[in-house]
Amino acid sequence: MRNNIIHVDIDAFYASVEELDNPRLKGYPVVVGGKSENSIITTANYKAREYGLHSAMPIFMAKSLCPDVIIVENRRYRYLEKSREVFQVLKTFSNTIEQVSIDEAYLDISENKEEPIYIAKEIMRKVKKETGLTVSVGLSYNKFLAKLASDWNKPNGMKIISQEDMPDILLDFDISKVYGIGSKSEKKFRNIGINTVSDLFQLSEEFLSENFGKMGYELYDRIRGIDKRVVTPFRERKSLGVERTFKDTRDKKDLFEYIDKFSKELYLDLKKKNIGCNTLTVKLKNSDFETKTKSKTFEQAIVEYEDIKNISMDLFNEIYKNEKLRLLGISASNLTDLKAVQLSFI
Ligand code: TTP
Ligand code: MG
Repeated sequence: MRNNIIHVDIDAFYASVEELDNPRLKGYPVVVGGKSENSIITTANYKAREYGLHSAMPIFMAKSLCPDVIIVENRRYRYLEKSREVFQVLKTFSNTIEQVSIDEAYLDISENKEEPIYIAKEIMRKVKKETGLTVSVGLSYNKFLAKLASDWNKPNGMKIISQEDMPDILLDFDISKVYGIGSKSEKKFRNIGINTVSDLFQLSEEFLSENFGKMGYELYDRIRGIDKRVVTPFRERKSLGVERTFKDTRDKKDLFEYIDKFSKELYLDLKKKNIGCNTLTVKLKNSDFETKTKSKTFEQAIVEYEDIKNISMDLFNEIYKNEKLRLLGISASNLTDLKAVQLSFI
């Protein structure tokens, strides 16, 4: 089986961006987090990890473990910007990219004619050259193994897991490393003395499915190198919007009601798709079929109904000159996949 799945994960992502923007931080233990002592670290650079500092640890604890730690405040929009830069590079290697989080993606490279190992190395080289960041790359023939592989030699590492490495390469792994084993099933396994993949191997398919349901079947396959999940790209949309034609009117009350209604519809649609937008546009068409539009772009992604409504009202008021209207529309563009930023606790 060809190794045609690559998993890419940026190294110490937020901290690396901070080091890139402020090279004086290099070589020191750095964590990124909130202002207060009780806020949580979003990430620690590799130097800080030597002191045991890690994501989700409170700042006060980090300070007690490593008094010299440098704490940098989160700048989420800068991280989003850098994340986009990295994804621009990844797009040059495959059209089938699944973004899993702000710093992590799967690429299906089946269509790419180059050698998989060459592609993996080129991804590392090109991301570094174009963005200044290092990534770790895992190459394998399915998603589960590609992700395990990218974690193997972090940071700035690469690992290949081929079919002939299976299952030996997994046997010593702790069960918590196996995708699909959550904390509840982990506990259940430990209770019956199953701690490693090697232990897991002793269990029959019947036993696993009877005790762990559908996940049991999947686990049975997964540790034997079978993972049928495909790389599923987020369909990139240019815009989302609501517009409607109505009986000509210049009644402000009616028009405001439309804006309110359309804002709510747009809000629900964005929410359902887990998308935020940085640009809103209002479009008007008058009874003579003349069209006017007005847009505004914001640094922060807009997601809330109140914001959509207020901004749309403002845009409307800026261009509406009391003419009779037959159509009104509100649309969102410059879309952001919020799934990709949800890891952030900020
Ligand atoms: P990760 O890829 O899990 O971590 P990392 O990139 O900092 O380090 P590694 O080298 O091990 O990959 O997460 C990516 C970014 O997401 C991370 O830099 C900060 C953010 N994040 C949070 O905001 N909260 C969290 O709990 C975690 C785990 C990450
Ligand atoms: Mg990472």
